[in-house]
Amino acid sequence: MTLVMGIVNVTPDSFSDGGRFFDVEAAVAHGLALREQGAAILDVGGESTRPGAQRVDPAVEQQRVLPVVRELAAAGALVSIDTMNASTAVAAVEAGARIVNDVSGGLSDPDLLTAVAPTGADVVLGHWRGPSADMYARAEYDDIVTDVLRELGQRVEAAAAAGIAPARVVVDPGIGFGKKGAQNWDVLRGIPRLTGLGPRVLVGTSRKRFLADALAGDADAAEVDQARRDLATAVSSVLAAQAGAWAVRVHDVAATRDALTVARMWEGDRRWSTTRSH
Ligand code: PMM
Repeated sequence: MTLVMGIVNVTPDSFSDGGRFFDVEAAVAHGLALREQGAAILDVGGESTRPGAQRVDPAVEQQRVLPVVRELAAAGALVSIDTMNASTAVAAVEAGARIVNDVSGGLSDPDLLTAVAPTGADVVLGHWRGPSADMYARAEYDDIVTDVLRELGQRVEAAAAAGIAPARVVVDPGIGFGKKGAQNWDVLRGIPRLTGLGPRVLVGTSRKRFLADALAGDADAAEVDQARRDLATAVSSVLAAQAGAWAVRVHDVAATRDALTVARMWEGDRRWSTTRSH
């Protein structure tokens, strides 16, 4: 029973017409639409982590995300906050978020795990080796799956030491984070080993560059449009579900929901479901 986490990015390039009111209203409306489409969790983020992205001041980040978190939580949605900042994580939980999604696994802000521990929120720990601005410089591995497992295991231990029990933890292999092209396929192939680590597993392939590279073949990946990336996302999300993922993080919730439904029907059982239960 794999859950769909719908992405609600509140960055200037996502909804903006420049006006704050429109940004909040549009982001909330988008989140509610994703929930209608079958998203069990809404992941609200105010800082882009795309390759080459620059950091955003936590005060600006909070100005973007907190009103959206507050409204979505008030509407009854299960909200996660996508942040690498302790102050944003805590403020978002106070505003109603119940999951803190840190792509850096608590490494970027050394205060995040201890700050989140007493809130009782669940925590997503992503595999990460450094800021987006130069993350490809760190994409050197001996055996990538073994290395990712070991480094994620260390983050789970760090969370436990901070007071966050493994039952509250979700691990994420961090597709695209400090990983180039084919390395991402190696990591995806290793999901069954990742589920063996213990905590629930979240996988995010949505619209990522490695999918476009695969579809483009010898052509330019920039020519692979969003519809093709979303189809590739839905297929890879089903495969992640089959490999044991607890949840998949996607932009196009409807496509992935349909793909998961087809897979579930094929299985002939209720193992996979896109229901809203946590
Ligand atoms: N990827 C992005 C942002 N947040 N969170 C988790 N847990 N896992 C991911 O793979 C992940 C994430 C970058 O993608 P986006 O900028 O398209 O949201």
